[in-house]
Amino acid sequence: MTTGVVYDQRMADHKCLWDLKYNEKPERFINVLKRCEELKLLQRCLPLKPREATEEELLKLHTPDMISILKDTENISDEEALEKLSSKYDFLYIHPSTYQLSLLAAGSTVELVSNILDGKIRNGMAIIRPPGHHAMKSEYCGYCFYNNVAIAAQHALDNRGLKRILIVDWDIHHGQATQQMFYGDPRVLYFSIHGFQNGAFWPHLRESDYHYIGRGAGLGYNINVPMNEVKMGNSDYMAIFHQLLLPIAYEFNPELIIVSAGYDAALGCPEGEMEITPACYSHFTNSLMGLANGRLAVVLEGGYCLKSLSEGAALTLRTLLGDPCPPLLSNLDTPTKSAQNTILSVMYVLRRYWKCLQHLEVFSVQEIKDATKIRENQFWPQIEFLGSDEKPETYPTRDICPVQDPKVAAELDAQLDVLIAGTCLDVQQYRVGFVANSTECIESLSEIIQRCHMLPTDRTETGAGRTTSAILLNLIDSLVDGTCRSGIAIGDNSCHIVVDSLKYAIDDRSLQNVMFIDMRTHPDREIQKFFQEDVRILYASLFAFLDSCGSESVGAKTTKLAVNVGLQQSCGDGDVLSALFRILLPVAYQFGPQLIVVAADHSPSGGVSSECFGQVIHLLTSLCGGRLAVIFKHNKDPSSSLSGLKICVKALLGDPISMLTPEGTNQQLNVVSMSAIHNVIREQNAFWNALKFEVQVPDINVLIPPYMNDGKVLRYNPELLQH
Ligand code: Q9C
Ligand code: ZN
Repeated sequence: MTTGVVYDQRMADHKCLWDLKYNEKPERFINVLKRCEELKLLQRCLPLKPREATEEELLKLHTPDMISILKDTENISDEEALEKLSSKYDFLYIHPSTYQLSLLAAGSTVELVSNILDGKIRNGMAIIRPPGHHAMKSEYCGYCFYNNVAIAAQHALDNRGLKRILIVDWDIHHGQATQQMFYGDPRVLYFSIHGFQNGAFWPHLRESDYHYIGRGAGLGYNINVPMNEVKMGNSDYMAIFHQLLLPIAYEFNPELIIVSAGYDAALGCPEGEMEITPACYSHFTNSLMGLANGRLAVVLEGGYCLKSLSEGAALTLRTLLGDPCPPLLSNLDTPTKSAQNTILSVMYVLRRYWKCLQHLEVFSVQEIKDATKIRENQFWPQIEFLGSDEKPETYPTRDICPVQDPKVAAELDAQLDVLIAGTCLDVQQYRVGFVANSTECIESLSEIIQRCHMLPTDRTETGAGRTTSAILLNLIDSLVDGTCRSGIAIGDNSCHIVVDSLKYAIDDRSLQNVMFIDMRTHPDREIQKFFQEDVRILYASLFAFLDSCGSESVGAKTTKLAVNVGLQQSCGDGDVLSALFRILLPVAYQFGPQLIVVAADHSPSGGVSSECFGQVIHLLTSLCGGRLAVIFKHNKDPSSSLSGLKICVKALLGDPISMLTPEGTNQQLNVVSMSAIHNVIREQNAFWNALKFEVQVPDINVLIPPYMNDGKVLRYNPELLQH
């Protein structure tokens, strides 16, 4: 199963006839295709035939006027008339080709989604214009005429009976139209990250703020993540993914994901003034590919810096094709204060609807009344709106696009050149290496193991003084040499063997740093003491080691180089994912290891499913270019379950991994595990800046009654609460 792509060369025709400085211009489309061509991506995709949307498809979400008004412009060659009509809409120009191309953009998006649902392709990308997410029921807006993504989602609901669709909108502008269309529909979870500046950012709407969470049955299924400052970058966005989007997405358990993929939050874009690096879009994409059985449709929206647009879009497509995620060139750090505020505000309004957010600590109404008790870690959500609610009769049509100062533009362009030149595009010959001391007990897996590259089990060169495990050293060699991207070893995984191989990777193979993650229910805590002083090795364990250390080891006694999460054996999938998103991934992204070694059980025990284990492995492949070695203990018992091992091989091979079961996603978080996670975050955020969410919020759920509207800021009013 492959990756599809849909585009139509005619999409370069649509342009503004009276102002060539418009940033939504043909080169956006041309350059994206050109970059995909250069990276030889298009030839690897299944090309889908673009087609026009039908009236029936459009009329599900748009009024008949939306068709007729645009249709009537097809034959207008009078520029003045076109400009006059365009001025009735907020940020828009119309060209005689616009009607047909808008139909093509919408129809091609439906085509992409239906090919995914037919199983003809696993995932894919629509490289299209005009974009769609501002096109409302009865109003064109923001370069958009028909809402491509929404129309495709509606098609999946109506014609394919889908029950859960996730729309992720990472365009810098709020897709207000998509929000409006599914605001009351719990079948469509709309998640948008956008510039807001408390309403000073286009489209200046109150409804773009975080407390617009849906209506009726759709409450909790509309999620806005408004950014109130410019220059937000990878650390801010990845924190939003780890703290909000991914936990919620796993709980929602979508059957399909559609991305409104604008690249206007990328570094260099004059519209967004944000700083996401092109490679970060690979990380966004890969992190969504484990969901929905891999059914992911990426649909182009905005993006106005040609260089970061084309690079970001091409890297997205490359990731859909299964190539490794290029490591981010700078390790992640603390999200900005403003991004932290946004994330906490979103958690605050949504925690009633999503179990994964119920780790948020609250303080009581009694404490709130006693204002003197307000402590440092208490967080007060506020709402501020600086926009205006008035709408003009006509909108300006010329010289309205932001222009960069030439010096700034040159500086950004140079930064992008450095980033692009530094992006690792290596692809290893084999995706998964496999080595085992004996394969007798894993015969039931032979089919899947045949798809791996067999590594030798013996070696002549042992490396200075290393006599222990030939298979582990061979595996590490193949990853460091670049023969295999990732690998599996089955054999002895006891403490000194693992220690020896980690040291080998660093001392003999010159890796700068390595992360070891012990996911076994009985982790080997001995190992960490071998590295206590070694800043090149980071030890992390997931489960509590209750056997000999007792409660002391729950939630970690720690240094920066040992992160012991301390989950309970009785915990479930939600708890494991919580530990992953709130601790392991942020810490790993800050550490930036060149290799990750995971020790795992053949099959997870307790309440944790093997699907969950597969998802964890998949999510870890975003790091270090997917250079992941997973080691299992050789088990002589032929009847033992190998479900964890099997799903791990599948995840590394890039097969779609089964979703978590409802038992996995619908459970309350385990209280002891949550407090263990809290403890780790509390202790470790002194070392790891990326862990910064240990705060309390008020235990009330309404933003209006106990709040007062004080000028433009809506804030908590202790007096109103008395009544
Ligand atoms: N100074 C899309 O990205 N720009 N549409 C407003 C005000 C509006 C964006 C700038 C840009 C519309 C699909
Ligand atoms: Zn945009």
